[in-house]
Amino acid sequence: MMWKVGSCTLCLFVSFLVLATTAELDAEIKVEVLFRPEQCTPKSKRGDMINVHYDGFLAKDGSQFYCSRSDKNGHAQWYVLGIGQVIEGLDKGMVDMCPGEKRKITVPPGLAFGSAGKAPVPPNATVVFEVELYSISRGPRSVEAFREMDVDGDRSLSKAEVKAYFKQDFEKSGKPRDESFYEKLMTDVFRKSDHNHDGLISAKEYNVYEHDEL
Ligand SMILES: [Ca+2]
Ligand SMILES: [Ca+2]
Repeated sequence: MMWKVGSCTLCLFVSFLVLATTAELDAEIKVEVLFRPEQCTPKSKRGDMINVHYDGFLAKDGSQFYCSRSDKNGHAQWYVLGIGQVIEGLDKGMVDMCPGEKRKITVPPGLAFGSAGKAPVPPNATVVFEVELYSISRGPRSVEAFREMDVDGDRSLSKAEVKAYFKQDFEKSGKPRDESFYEKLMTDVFRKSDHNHDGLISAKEYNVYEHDEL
C-alpha cells in the first residue's frame, strides 16, 4: 500500500516536472526596458550590425555567468542582429532598440541554451541578460549594401572594400572613428562571415537573406 502511494506520488511529481519543463521550453522571452533615450532613433532591425555590452545571469539565483565588460578586453561586442550569432532570445529581444537603450531580457531555456545547457549555464536554465546598445550600423546585409560595398563589382567583398564602407558609413553619420576602430570592425565581420577563410566575403557567405539577385 505504501509503495503504491509512494510511486503514484512520484509519478505525479515526474509528470509535473515534465509539464513544467515543456512549458518553459515553449515560453517566450520577456523584455523590460531599463532606460530609453528621449531621441530613440535609429531602431535596430534584423541584419543590422549592432554594438552591445551584455551581462548574463541565471534566473534561479541571480548569479552572473557572463560579463562582456570583463571578457575580450572589455570591448563591446559586434553582432549582426537576427542571424543566430547570439542565442535566439537575444536575437529577438534586441530588435527595435536604439543606441543608448538598456534592456533586461529574460530568456527561457528553449530560446537560450536549451536542455543541454552550456557551461557554466546548467541544463534547462532560464537566463536573464542586461544589454546596453551602443551603436547600430545600418543594414549591412541588404543587397543594396552589398552592391555599394563591392566597389570593383566582382561579386565578392575584399577587406579594403568592407573597411572603406564602414568608414564612409560612420563619417556620413557625423561620428568618424580612428583607423584601429575600422580595422577591428572589419576583422570582426570577416571572422563571422568569411567561412572558408579566403580573405573575401562572397555573395553567398554574405547573403543571409538568400536574395536571388546577388
Ligand atoms: Ca569586390
Ligand atoms: Ca570567403
